[in-house]
Amino acid sequence: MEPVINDEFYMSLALDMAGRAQGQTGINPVVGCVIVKGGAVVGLGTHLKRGSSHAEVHAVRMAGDQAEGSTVYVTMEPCSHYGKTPPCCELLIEAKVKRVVVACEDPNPVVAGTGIERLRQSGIEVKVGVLRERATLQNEKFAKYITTGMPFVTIKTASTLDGKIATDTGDSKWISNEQARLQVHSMRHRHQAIMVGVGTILADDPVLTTRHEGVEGQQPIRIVVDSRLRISPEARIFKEGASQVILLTTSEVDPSRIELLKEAGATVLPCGDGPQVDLKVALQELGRMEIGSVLVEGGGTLNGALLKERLVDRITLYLAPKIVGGAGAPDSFNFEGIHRMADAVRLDSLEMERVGDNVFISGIPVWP
Ligand code: AOF
Ligand code: ZN
Repeated sequence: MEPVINDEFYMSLALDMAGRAQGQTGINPVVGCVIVKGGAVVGLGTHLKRGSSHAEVHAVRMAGDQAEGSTVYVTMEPCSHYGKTPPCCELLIEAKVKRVVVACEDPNPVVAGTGIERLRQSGIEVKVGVLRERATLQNEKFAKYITTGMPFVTIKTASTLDGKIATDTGDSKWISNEQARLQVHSMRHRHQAIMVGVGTILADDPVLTTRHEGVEGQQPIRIVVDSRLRISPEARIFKEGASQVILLTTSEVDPSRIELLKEAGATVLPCGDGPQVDLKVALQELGRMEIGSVLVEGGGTLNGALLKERLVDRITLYLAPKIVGGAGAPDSFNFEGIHRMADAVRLDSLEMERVGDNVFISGIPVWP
């Protein structure tokens, strides 16, 4: 079917461009911009990297003189502040554009509607909310970070139908199918850090790098939650992969152990004084280090602890049509149980899809 040419048509292009930059803008949002004049696309732009030009700047530059009297489609409200770059709404006013179509407001409290207001004050016609849902979802990680200073936390698990992430002997290769595992590498590409519990390192010795077929991926920072610093300085994570390795631990650990692991290349962050890592303190610390999103890849104890502390923003599950049983086989969420079904954690805004013989389920956790 031929797509109808309307505001959604051009906004969809802007959203597609922004979507392709996910994973490369750090704590900044992804933003796309399309400029249309006289029925033709005359400018395109995408924000590619934190600290470099915003989407509107690239698009206006491409449009040149044709920006005057044009319609500008932008996936997020043009900024009104001086950040690392000057305000985009002033740029659009100077370029004498006629109309601006915005998908969603900028959740950044220093912008939050003021960009739209400024454009309207200057006499530009502004339409807000075209493909809003897609645009909001696209920057869910940015919205969390910019409003709370804490990273957006996604838990990803691959389990059997009975919720097991390994058999009772610890065998876990493989639970999900190849297509599902490839999708996980793309999820890594779109997060600034990957986090695992030390149990996962001791059991599997993973390197936690992003691997794609034929194309390079973004390599997120690797974080291990390790209260007693049980990780070996010989672990593969220190020897393979180029990105930083952060160990989250407590202030009770032996300083000589810290030194040994620092020599292996780790950054060691003590979080809290208790016997276990204070996960909330840890996430606040990671936020201060400008880590805006974390993909948690298990195991069950870390997943359970984060869930119990209500520190999770999205849960993505791959279910394989297998059953392994076993009282000792690890569960995907291991925490002190909820006693009444009415008090269960539920997933909202559910997305479900078939991935070959696996099922993909993703949603936003809600606690009663
Ligand atoms: C836009 N267009 O393409 C982007 C926007 O440090 P700066 O100067 O890059 O500013 C970052 C803030 O600007 C960011 O937190 C968000 O509010 C907005 N991002 N705005 O008009 C863009 N990337
Ligand atoms: Zn801007």
